[in-house]
Amino acid sequence: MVSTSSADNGRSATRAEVCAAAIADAFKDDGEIFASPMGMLPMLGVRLAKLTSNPDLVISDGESLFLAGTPPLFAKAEVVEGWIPFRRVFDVVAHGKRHVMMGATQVDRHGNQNISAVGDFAQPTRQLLGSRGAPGNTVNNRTSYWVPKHSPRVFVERVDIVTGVGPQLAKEAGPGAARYNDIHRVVSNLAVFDVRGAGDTLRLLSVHPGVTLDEVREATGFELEADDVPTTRAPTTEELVIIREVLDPRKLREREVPT
Ligand code: F8G
Repeated sequence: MVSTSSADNGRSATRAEVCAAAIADAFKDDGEIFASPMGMLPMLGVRLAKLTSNPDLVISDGESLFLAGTPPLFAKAEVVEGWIPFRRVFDVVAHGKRHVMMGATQVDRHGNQNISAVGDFAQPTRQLLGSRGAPGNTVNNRTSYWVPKHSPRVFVERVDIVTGVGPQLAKEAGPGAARYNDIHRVVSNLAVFDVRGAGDTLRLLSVHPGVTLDEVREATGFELEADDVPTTRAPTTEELVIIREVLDPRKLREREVPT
């Protein structure tokens, strides 16, 4: 049963559904570019954007195929529009018409991201993925981050290892790094940020329905300048129908962000 007014949606939409709509909003103004979501909620949000606010988004199966249409999460593509093997991804990254949403083991006050390892680079306490495509993404493409469990160990004053480069470090590195650096949104299970705070810092744009500003502050390992922060919008009725009946009828979203 889907509610019909936006006030009702604010009450009935789950946190995962609010996150999906917030992620969709991160892609709504991109026009015809390759949307590259890493992980399940980002994939749901991108496909939601394609079916609502930005039908021009180019989407893939996350492996090597560009898709026509917008299949449900993890469904086999009915129509394949193109082939993008590993080596060609680098051409698209260099060309720039791409918006990637990556994960982040750590993201800091200045919008730097770490997916490489935790601790000292020479002798980390946890080895994670390595830098992967993160540095190249952040100097060539619009980049956003998705954090399913907002906590002080993720939102840190300073990342242990910089993999995704935030605007301040990009400027320090020179025009080659800064020219196309565009950290667009950080969406977590609690809130939405950009990096347009004072001195290129994380700025709180909205707090999800049912979450207080104090909760966001407690879950963030650095000082947040924020007073009158709006509430993240609830998904529309159309979006809820698309999420629940078209894109994710198996409710995989609720596993990543439990209600
Ligand atoms: C922590 C923390 C923390 C976790 N602080 N400790 C502990 C302290 C935790 C566990 C242990 C493990 C273009 C492009 C590419 C490509 C293209 C080019 C990319 C070719 C593709 C391939 C390539 C990058 C894409 C992502 C990452 C998505 C995630 C993961 C994760 C970690 C990385 C965050 N804060 N956190 N620990 N990739 N994945 O207690 O300890 O560490 O923890 O774009 O690649 O090369 O280029 O997940 O680790 O976007 O987001 O989730 O590995 O599962 O289990 O959480 O319990 O073992 O003791 P994980 P996790 P312990 S773009």
